[in-house]
Amino acid sequence: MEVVHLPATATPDEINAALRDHGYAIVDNLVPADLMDRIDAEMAPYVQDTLYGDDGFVGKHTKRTGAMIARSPAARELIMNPTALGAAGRLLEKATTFQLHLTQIISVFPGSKAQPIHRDQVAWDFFPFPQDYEVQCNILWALTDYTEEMGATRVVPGSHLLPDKHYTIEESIAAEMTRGSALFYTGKVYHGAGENRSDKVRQAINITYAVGWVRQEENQYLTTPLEVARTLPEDLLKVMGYQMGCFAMGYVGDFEDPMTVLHPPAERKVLNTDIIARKAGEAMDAQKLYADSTAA
Ligand SMILES: O=C(O)CCC(=O)C(=O)O
Ligand SMILES: [Fe+2]
Repeated sequence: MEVVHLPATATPDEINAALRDHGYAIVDNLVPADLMDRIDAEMAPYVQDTLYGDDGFVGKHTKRTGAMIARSPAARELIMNPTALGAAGRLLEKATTFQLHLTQIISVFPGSKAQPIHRDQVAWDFFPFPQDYEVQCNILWALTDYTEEMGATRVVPGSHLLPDKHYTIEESIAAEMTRGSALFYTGKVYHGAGENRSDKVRQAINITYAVGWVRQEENQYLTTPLEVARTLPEDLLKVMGYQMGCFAMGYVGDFEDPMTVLHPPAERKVLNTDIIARKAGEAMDAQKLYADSTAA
């Protein structure tokens, strides 16, 4: 089976179209090696100190090293990559906003067994999201070259459109890619880390975005200390969740914007709820239309 590759010039719409059709897409050489070098240098001491996983799912020879916003200024650039944000925004367009879900270097060491093939959206307590509702947009950025022998991520193309099922490794393909390339995939597509049969470490930077109304897998508010958060640009803070996740989610204090905790405004302001009235109105209109259509 041919693996879906797009060039670095692919637009967010093209990536989104590939995600809708295949459940995944590799965008080749999307960021320069220099950015990967800087992230690697900033994160290496933390990777060194990270414990191996404690079960077969996270991997007993695999390390997961998070808190990348606090630990790596260069990682902040990757999180704000315009192509990544553009594609995530389109995939998650049914929600009012989207947010950062997790940041993590996944280091698959020699001897790591293949991870069970799974869907990432099960993280929300196995809630059965509707078939046409995408809750997350995942990206695995290749920090090292990524070969099948080294444990390249396995993907079951098209499985995002199919019912829940147990897949074997043989039914999956290896998403081989070069350093700086990015594997985009939806929360519904079946996938898993491959077995590392080589003598090299396979590393990916997992940056995932999710719709604004769900709980984040990595707790961004506790992971990045407030004194660090206060130094970050506003657009990054919003992606981290320092904005309303939808009309009701995430307020602070007396129904105020969460950003006010980091940067108290000269004048306090209660959140504007016009949007609630509008959305509620739309929802009621839709319900009325539905009721009218079924009454006939
Ligand atoms: O490391 C990989 O290739 C995939 C990891 C993964 O799918 C996960 O941890 O959910
Ligand atoms: Fe996964």
